[in-house]
Amino acid sequence: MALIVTRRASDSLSSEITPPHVFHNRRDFIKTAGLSLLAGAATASGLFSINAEAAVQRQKIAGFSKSSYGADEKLTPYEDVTTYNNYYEFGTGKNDPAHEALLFKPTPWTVSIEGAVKKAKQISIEDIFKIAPLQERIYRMRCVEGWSMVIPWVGFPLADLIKCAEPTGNAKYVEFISLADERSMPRVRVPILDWPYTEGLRMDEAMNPLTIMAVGLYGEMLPNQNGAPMRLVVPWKYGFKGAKAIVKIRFTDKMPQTTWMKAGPNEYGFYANVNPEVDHPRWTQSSERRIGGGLFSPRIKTKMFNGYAEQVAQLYTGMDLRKNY
Ligand SMILES: Nc1nc2c(c(=O)[nH]1)N[C@H]1C(S)=C(S)[C@@H](COP(=O)(O)O)O[C@H]1N2
Ligand SMILES: [Mo]
Repeated sequence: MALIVTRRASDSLSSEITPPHVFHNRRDFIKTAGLSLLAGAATASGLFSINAEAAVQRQKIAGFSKSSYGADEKLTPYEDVTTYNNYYEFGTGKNDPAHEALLFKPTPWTVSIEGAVKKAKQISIEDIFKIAPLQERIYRMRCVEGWSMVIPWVGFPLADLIKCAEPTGNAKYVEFISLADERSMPRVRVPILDWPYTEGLRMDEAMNPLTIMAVGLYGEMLPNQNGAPMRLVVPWKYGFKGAKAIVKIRFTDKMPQTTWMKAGPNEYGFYANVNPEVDHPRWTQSSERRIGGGLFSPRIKTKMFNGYAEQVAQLYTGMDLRKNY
């Protein structure tokens, strides 16, 4: 199947400058075009590219506060943030999710809050948007594979969501469970991981003000490939902690098993704190490659807790971080 890339994700196609009625018509039209494109049909509609489809899906978030926090960082370009992804439900290649998640529908969406809480409930994504004022958070993100990005997330503190669930004294850990839908996520049919993708945090980590639920990036609704409609972001931990497309949040008294712990217990621990002193069994963690810096940009030194030690080191006092990797 040949994909004809006729346009970049250009502003001329974005929803902000197109009147809404035109936007919706064109969106439906391009949706259809996108479908036939994916089906491999060689029609005139095939002229619409995957990128054009992606461009019409871009939607501004109104009413979030800009933060000065992290504002001195050089941002990773939007193009890299949205085309170099890890999201195995949509393929293991870095470029796969941008293409394979294109027609994924992040609405309607409901998140189930359950376990050791007084207020177990199902919350719609619309109500989740109202939990707390949305803020921009510019965070350095470090993947366990040795690359990093700086991403301007839009989200709210996870602590705010936790408070409205009223956890009981038995809530020592929080488990985050991603959607695993065979129909809309093609690779869930393949046992590359133990689906659904599951992650977890200790309660105090979850309540830390740095921990957020992201619903957007670059001032726009979260693109599908980045975990729409809502994903976890924990900037002092390796990227795999940040479960995407979350459908369930469960409070427990026992440390949850995570997908990556099951996949490789010697390689991926529960804590997954960024730590340049503890190498992955198969490669160093002492340095990283910043995505979008160009082919010849030098590797940079990885910092303890990804540079957020001042805010989070106290969570781990007295713990052996070599054992608790
Ligand atoms: N559901 C789900 N969440 C996931 C993953 C995944 O494969 N499935 N990959 C993780 C990994 S390894 C990383 S590095 C980050 C990447 O997030 P990004 O693509 O938005 O940069 O998502 C994490 N969350
Ligand atoms: Mo990762």
